[in-house]
Amino acid sequence: MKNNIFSWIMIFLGLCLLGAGIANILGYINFEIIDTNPPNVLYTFPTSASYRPDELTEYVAYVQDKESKITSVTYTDDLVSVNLEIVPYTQIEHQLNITSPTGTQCKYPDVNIDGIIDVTDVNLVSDHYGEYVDASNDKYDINNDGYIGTDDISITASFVYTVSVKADVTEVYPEGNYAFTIVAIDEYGNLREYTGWFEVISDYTTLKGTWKINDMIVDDGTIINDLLEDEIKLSFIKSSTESIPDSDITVIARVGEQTYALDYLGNGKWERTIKLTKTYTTITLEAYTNTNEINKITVTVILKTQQYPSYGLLLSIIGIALIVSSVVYMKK
Ligand SMILES: [Ca+2]
Ligand SMILES: [Ca+2]
Ligand SMILES: [Ca+2]
Repeated sequence: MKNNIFSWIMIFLGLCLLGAGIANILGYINFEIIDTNPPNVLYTFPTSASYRPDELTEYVAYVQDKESKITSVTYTDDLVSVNLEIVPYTQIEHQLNITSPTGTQCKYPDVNIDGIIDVTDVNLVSDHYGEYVDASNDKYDINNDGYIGTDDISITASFVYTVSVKADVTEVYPEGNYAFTIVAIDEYGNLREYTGWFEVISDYTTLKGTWKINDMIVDDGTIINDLLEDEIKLSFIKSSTESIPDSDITVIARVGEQTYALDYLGNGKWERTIKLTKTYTTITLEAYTNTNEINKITVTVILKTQQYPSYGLLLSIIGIALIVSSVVYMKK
C-alpha cells in the first residue's frame, strides 16, 4: 500500500512536469532565467588595420545581444573616449557585409532602418512571405534570391538585437599605433570588452591581392554567417599586376592573441587552415612587406550554433519517464 501511495505521488509529479513542459512549448510559461551573456561585437571601424589619417572619419560598431537590448556602447583609444549612438546603418560609411557560407551576399536586415534589428524587422519580412521580388518589396529579400521565403526570415531572426552605432571622428590622429577598447553593455548589465589596435601611417601603399576564406572572396567587414565547419581555409592571392616579388611578402592571420603565418604555396599564393574555437571569431588578415606595402582586412566568422532541446521538451520527457516508471513499479 505504501508503495502505491509513493507511485501515485510520482505519477502526479510526472503529470505536473509534463503539463508545465507542454505549457512552455506552447508559449504559456517562460522558464528563461535572466540574461547572463554579454553582447557580441560583430564588426568595428577602425578595426585592426592600417590607415592614412584622412581615412579615420568615424568610429563604428555593430553589436549584438541575443537575449536583451544593448544599452550602451563606448569607444576608447589613446586619444578619445566617446559614446557610440544608435544610428541606421544607412548613415554609416563602413557597413557590415553579411555573406552566407556559400558566398551569397545578404542585405543588412534592419528593414525599417531604425538602427536596431528586432522583432519588428522579422515581422516586416514575414509579412511579405511567399512573394516574388519586384521594385516594391526588394528590401525584404535579404538573401537576394528573388523570392521572400523562410531563409529571409531566419537570417533576419539570427541578427535580432543587433544595433549599428557610431560617432564622428573629430581628432587628427598622428602617425603611430593605437590600442582601442569597445565596451558594450546589455539591459542586465552584462559587459563585453572588445579590444583591438590600429596603425596610422601616411606613406603606406596597398599591396594588391585577394583574400579568400574557404575559396570565397572576402573583404574588410565581411561577416560569414552560420558556417557549419569549425576549420577554415585562409588564402591570399597576390594580384598578377603586383610587381613586388613573393619572397618580400609575409602573410599572417591574427585571431585574438594568436598569430598564424600562412604557408607559401608558390605562384603568388599563401594558404593556412585554422580551427575556430568560439562561435564568434574576428580574424585580421595581413599581407605586408618591410617597405610599407600592406593589405590588411578584418573579417568575422559566426559558426552555426547547435539547437539544444528546450526546457519544455526536457520537462515533458522527465515527466513521461516518471509516469512510466511509476506505473511499471506499481504493477510489480
Ligand atoms: Ca545578454
Ligand atoms: Ca529595425
Ligand atoms: Ca530570399
